[in-house]
Amino acid sequence: MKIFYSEKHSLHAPSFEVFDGGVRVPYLETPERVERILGAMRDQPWAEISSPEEFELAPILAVHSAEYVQFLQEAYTAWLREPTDYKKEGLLPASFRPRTGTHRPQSVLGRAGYHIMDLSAPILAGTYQAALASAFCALSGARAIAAGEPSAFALCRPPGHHAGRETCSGYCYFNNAAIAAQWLSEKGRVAIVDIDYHAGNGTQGIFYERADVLTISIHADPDQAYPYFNGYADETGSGPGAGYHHNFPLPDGTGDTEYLGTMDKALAIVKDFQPDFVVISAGMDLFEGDPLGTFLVTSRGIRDIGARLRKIEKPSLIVMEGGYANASLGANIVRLVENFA
Ligand code: OKP
Ligand code: ZN
Repeated sequence: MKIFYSEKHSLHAPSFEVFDGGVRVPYLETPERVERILGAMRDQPWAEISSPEEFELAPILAVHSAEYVQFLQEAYTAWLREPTDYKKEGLLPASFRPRTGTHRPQSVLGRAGYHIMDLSAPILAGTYQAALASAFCALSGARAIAAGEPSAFALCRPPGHHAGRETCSGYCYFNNAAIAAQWLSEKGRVAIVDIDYHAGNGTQGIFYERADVLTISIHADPDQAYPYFNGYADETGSGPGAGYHHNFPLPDGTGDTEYLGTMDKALAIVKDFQPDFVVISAGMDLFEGDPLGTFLVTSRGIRDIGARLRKIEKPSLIVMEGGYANASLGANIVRLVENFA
């Protein structure tokens, strides 16, 4: 199986994030995560690892606004020029766009407050390059399955499923899975299945009014967990997209049996949709040992999830999202992906 990985991910390595209560903690979404996954993939006889191909910006601009892409590209340099009496790391606003705010400020901090939605998505010197390479991994995988490969794995970092049309949050900048799905949607019908522990709110929003891209997310109840404001069961798409989005919120303590039962419901919807391509947002934070998760899905459960997804029997692109139990991360994603090899 073709695996797309870029060493440019390491250009994005924030030192800290801010947790609830304002506590500053080491950034959890680390370069080590993908290095561990890469190490585990290298041990697999079926793994064919390569660098992503280069693409124009057009497939990214088909998902994200030009203003947002330009902001990610130039914000750090603009931030460096701001006079501050402290040493700068990344650009991270302390003031966010209120619901009533419709103006787009020109200043770098105004723009940061407009596009950055939380305290986990700072923009550093290498953030844009890393996010771009991550999106190119997803696009390379999309191109591979469109060219006839039965499956491909995009080892994306930073992850993408929380990124909206013009917002970054939850460690995500470009929505890699959405960019790949949008690119594939010009060739056929696409179903996105998001198994990350956190609701795929960015992906949901991007395709919410579309009937040609089915989106499904299985995740922690957003009433209790990040991203809090989307991912509820009653959000099912709107306009032409009505009926083409499905959320499956699950309670704390969800184990293999309950998860796989929900997966079967989700897969029945995918089957009815008759997609030409499947994009899987593969967060591994559903794992029982994850520091950000509360599910009790085991490594064996993850293998069974992969087996179920494989049974859709459509060209499938697996896109890396979250997963923070670093010691188990490589083994877990291998268990999911090897079903397709
Ligand atoms: C990204 B992905 C915990 C705060 C966590 C960000 C979570 C982002 C998850 N107190 N905030 O979906 O794995
Ligand atoms: Zn997650």
